[in-house]
Amino acid sequence: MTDDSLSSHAHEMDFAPDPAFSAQANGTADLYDAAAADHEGFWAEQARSRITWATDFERTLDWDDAPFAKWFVGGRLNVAHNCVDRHVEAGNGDRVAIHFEGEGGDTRAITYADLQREVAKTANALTELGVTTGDTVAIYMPMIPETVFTMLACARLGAPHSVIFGGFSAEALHTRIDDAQCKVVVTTDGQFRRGKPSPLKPAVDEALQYPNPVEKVLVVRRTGTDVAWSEDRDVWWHDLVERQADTHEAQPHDSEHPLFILYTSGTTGKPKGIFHTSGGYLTQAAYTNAVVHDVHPESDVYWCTADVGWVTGHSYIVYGPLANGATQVMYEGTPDTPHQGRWWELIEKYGVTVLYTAPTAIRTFMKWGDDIPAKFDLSSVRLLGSVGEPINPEAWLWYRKHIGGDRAPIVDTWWQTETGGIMISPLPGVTTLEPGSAQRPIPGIAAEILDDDGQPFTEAEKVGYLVLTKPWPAMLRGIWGDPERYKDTYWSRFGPKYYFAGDGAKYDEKGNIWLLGRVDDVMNVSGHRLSTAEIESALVSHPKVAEAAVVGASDETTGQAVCAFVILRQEAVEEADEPGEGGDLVQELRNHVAHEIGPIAKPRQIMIVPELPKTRSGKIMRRLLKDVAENREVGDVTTLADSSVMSMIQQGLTGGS
Ligand code: 6R9
Repeated sequence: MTDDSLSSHAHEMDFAPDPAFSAQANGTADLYDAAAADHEGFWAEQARSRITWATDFERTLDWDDAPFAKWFVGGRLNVAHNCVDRHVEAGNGDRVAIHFEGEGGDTRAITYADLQREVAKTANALTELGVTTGDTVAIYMPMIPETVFTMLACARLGAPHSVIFGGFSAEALHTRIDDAQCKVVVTTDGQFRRGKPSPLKPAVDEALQYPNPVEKVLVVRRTGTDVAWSEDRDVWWHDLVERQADTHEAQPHDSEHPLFILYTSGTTGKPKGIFHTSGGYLTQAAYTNAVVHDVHPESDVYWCTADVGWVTGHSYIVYGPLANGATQVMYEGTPDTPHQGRWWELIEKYGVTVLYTAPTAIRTFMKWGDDIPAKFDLSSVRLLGSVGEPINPEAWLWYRKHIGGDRAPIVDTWWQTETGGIMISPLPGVTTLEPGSAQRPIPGIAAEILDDDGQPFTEAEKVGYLVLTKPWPAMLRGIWGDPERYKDTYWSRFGPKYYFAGDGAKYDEKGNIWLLGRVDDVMNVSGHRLSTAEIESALVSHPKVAEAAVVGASDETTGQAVCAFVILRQEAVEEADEPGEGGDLVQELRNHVAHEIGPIAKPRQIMIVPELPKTRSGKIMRRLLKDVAENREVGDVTTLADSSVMSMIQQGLTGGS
């Protein structure tokens, strides 16, 4: 079978588990039955077997004041003790917790014993700065070990952290610091990006020019670049942390004590401070990292490529793998520094066995070419994961073939900042995999798809709204300081019984769930519901297309019309004439979509562009493309990873037509 025939039959392919994988897998089929038979009993068992409690809990779930949940009521634990100290106490202090690789090639191997000392020193330092239980701490840092030390030190003290992604502006930083009333900010002088130091502290200085609650700023020296200094406020990490005692007595906190706040953008206005608590969150992070990522702490080298500034980094770099005592890789830089094979080089170097990344990265690697990963020994890889957006079958198959050696199972994991942990995903070694589908809720999670009237259905190929029907341990406990917004956003669309995830979904004939993108990304063309993700997937299945984004633009006759923005693969770019609209290729692509999905899905317009507008977490900002498609002035671009992308797209279009 050639690659092309493979691609066009992607939706008909499935992959049964390899018996050798199943034999060693943490996940087993009987977990589904156990969880279905006794939801709370199942989670109580996970909490007791995976987490060390200073005081056992009395009640598994208190849902009396729904939608405000309490899990493992009466239980007390210290999250940092669970992630660090207990592994040292169990005799695993010499195990590497983090293989850190700086962008410039500097490395550090941090064992669990090292981590225990570093977290203790950091906790003592924060205490000296006046941080106590209940105070909030902002963390504005790159992907370096001190970021993890700080998060765990906060957890140890019971001081909720608010990690703000290092790519956010001073303005975004100020809003978040103010909303959570942070007492201390931890930052660095800068970070290495694409071989150059890029400053971070100036954004903190700028954010703190406005009225703010911050008393101290703790600064790690990472790049050695000059920084402005405020004598009363700023403290160097190497002056304060290095002289602290390397032991610290951890106090247990209530199971429902807030662990962290993480801001995520809503459909409108102000970012939402999603907050998570301790016992339930840690239980689900540890459980999912064990059964979905199949992490075996004694033998695996796990690598989650997310930034710690996103929920994926919280749950699957810090809390899940460390609670399980895993060994992981942490990489500071970009995938193309100093060359496009950097990730594969790291897999070869550290013998990475489990890789967890995002479809946008996978499609970028497809664009760069198969020959790049082929130069490295990736034979250690035994499991692959995907998160963040639907993974189209072509990217799934490419990932399996070129990174997974045609043998590694792929887990496509659906979840959200709000859910705290993985919710819908195959269990590797158990589930027969269906490329492009996240498949079914994991054991302990319950989901349904509702129609417009809020009625659940199971018909195949009918599009509806994904809802979660039972409370789960890592669920958000609210929006920081705004309980009404929490109720309105998640628990009112279909009534108080259903958590409304905001995603469109459908079942296929086999009963597998396909996530179809945010509900606002589901189009209605002549009364037919079409998913942006489905059309994008069709476009990407064409051999000349590297990446595609689809939006529904308003149309007088059909309500909405399909507009597609397409990035060509390198070879196709070389063949093509001018960028922009027009040409045989556009016609070919329109026909291809019509052929793959049906004439109704045929895009009205296809625009060939050099780049797509993406947020820093890699999500395509369709709102901006919609502005282009509807000939409007382009809206706010401040949350784009690269704000010049929109002008590049527009120039290309006017230049090419
Ligand atoms: C973990 C994370 C959440 C939104 C979610 C959905 C999309 C995430 C997905 C997926 C399809 C997957 N999403 N994983 N869509 N398949 N495997 O990404 O959290 O940044 O809060 O985004 O991302 O639309 O609602 P967050």
